[in-house]
Amino acid sequence: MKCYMTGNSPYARKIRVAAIESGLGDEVEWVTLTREERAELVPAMNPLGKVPVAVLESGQVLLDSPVICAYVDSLNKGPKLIPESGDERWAVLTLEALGDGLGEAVIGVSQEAQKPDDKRTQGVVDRQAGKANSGLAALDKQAGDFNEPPLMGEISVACALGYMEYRDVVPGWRETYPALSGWYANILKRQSFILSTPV
Ligand SMILES: N[C@@H](CCC(=O)N[C@@H](CS)C(=O)NCC(=O)O)C(=O)O
Repeated sequence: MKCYMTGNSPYARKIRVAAIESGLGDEVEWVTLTREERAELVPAMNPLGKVPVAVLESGQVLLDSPVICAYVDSLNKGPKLIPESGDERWAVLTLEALGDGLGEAVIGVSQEAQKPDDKRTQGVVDRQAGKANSGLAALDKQAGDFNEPPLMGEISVACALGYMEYRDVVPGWRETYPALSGWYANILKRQSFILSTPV
């Protein structure tokens, strides 16, 4: 499988971490694109023009990150990152969606904040920052119950936090959300996170 990504995408990082955690890191050919290459090459695979996109040996295209992560998990013969059935499955997928949504809010703030003053809409920044903070508050309450070793939900949350910190979107979050930040400091020690640190 070929996986197209950009160097610092939290969604692509989910797939890298999931593959490494599943012992499948070497099964995936990672293709890192610049923004310009993404704009040029990706629309032919994903009409939304977004990465990550995966292309299987058969030529079948998979998007987006939850689907590609589920595909990687389906290849894994060992313990699954997404439980196959029951309440636990839906809890893991829901936490994955919350992590993905946090990533979306963080990207929203970051993109708007990078615009020049006369092009920036403060209402957009405030709305997305509000979503990021309410997501962080909910995750801070749940952090004590997170799975160890991490499953797909925790991986998604940690990738969103990594991007949030990389862009410094919520300054001081480690002090404001101590349970979440304590958990995050530990997950970062895993080889899968070390190998996929944004550059
Ligand atoms: N829901 C998608 C989100 C993917 C996404 O937002 N990708 C960003 C990079 S982090 C992107 O390619 N943005 C380019 C664009 O929106 O044109 C997923 O989970 O894969």
